[in-house]
Amino acid sequence: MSKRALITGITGQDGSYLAEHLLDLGYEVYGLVRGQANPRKGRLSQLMKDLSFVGGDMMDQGSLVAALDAVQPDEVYNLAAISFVPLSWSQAELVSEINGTGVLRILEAIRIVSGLSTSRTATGGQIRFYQASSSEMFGEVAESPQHEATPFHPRSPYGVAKSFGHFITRNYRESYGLYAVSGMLFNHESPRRGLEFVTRKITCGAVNIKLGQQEKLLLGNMAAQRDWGYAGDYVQAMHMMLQQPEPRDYVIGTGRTHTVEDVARIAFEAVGLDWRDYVVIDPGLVRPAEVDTLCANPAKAQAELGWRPTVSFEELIQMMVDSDLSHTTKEQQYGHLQLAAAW
Ligand code: NAP
Ligand code: F7E
Repeated sequence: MSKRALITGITGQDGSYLAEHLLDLGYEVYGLVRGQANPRKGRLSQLMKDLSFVGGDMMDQGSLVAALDAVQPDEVYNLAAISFVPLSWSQAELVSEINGTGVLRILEAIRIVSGLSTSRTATGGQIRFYQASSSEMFGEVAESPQHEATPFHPRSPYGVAKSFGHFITRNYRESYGLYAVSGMLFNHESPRRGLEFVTRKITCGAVNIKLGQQEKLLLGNMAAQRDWGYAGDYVQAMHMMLQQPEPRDYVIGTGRTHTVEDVARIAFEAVGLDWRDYVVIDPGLVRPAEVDTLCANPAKAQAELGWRPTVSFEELIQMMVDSDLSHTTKEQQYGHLQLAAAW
């Protein structure tokens, strides 16, 4: 019999790649969708005919219990979050609720539908749980590269909320014997990346400038360093983590770091332009507290999961530019951006 997976955050970048991957593996896939007319649901169901949906919101405990009860999944992938770090300063309470307390809510829903008591040592239940933790938890890094035991020093309300989600996942594993793991994932991108994130903002900006539809590109801290990989590779690691004999947390990244300036140089070169002629620094885009540098040590994932990235940084930026470029007329470009924003 095929396994059944429930994915929260199905309409996001990672949700779409993970759903495709699990469908390819023969899973029955359900996506949790919030709101009464979520605009991104229609686009997804057009792309993946076999996908099913269930209503629910990370802010609503009852809806999560009902969703789990209805779907009866073997595996739950909790990808739902407000994932844009700057929003976590302007809407700190909401981000803490969704990205932090939301994790507790879905773990509670799993505990409840699995019939696990809080009053005695429980033995686990059948549902396996994946939490989308983040390299933002390392923040002001204590050492480099970062591995599973590197101490946390989050620099944003987003990173603080993700740290809560990480520790509450571990606590439910230790308290109730749940098969619950965290993937500590470093930045991963794709042509489906939201336009607000720096890689896609740059690839789209370079293409728009090349096409004469934009004059300048405003950016913030171009010295920031990140370990960027391809989202399609990273969702495979999520699935691998839930197939292990023991539940363990893993760092997922490439082990290579680049600057925002490197992204700009490669993206503009790909369309035959020099980034220095078009990029303008906007101090308003610099964050209240920055994460200056991140670099993963994925040795544990390589050794225990056999996971390895397949797309280099240069190939990733080229892939994103090619995708943005493939929509050449103004109308197509506009339509493409609408679709991209609707992912
Ligand atoms: P994304 O594209 O921003 O997608 C976020 C998803 O969360 C969307 O499907 C959104 O649904 C959903 N969501 C937001 N608030 C919700 C709520 N209250 N209830 C239910 N769903 C809600 O993010 P992503 O890049 O795919 O990342 C997936 C997960 O990995 C996130 O948890 C992110 O924090 C984490 N992460 C990402 C990276 C990365 O580099 N991409 C790295 C480390 C960790 P709507 O359509 O309803 O808005
Ligand atoms: O910023 C700098 C910015 O917004 C990367 C999320 O998926 O990965 C992502 O978080 C860097 C930062 O991603 C602009 O200051 C410069 O240093 O693309 P980003 P992020 O904040 O690293 C982690 C792992 C997650 O978990 C998150 O969910 O780029 N930067 N100029 C800029 N960033 C943006 N967005 N826009 C700029 O104009």
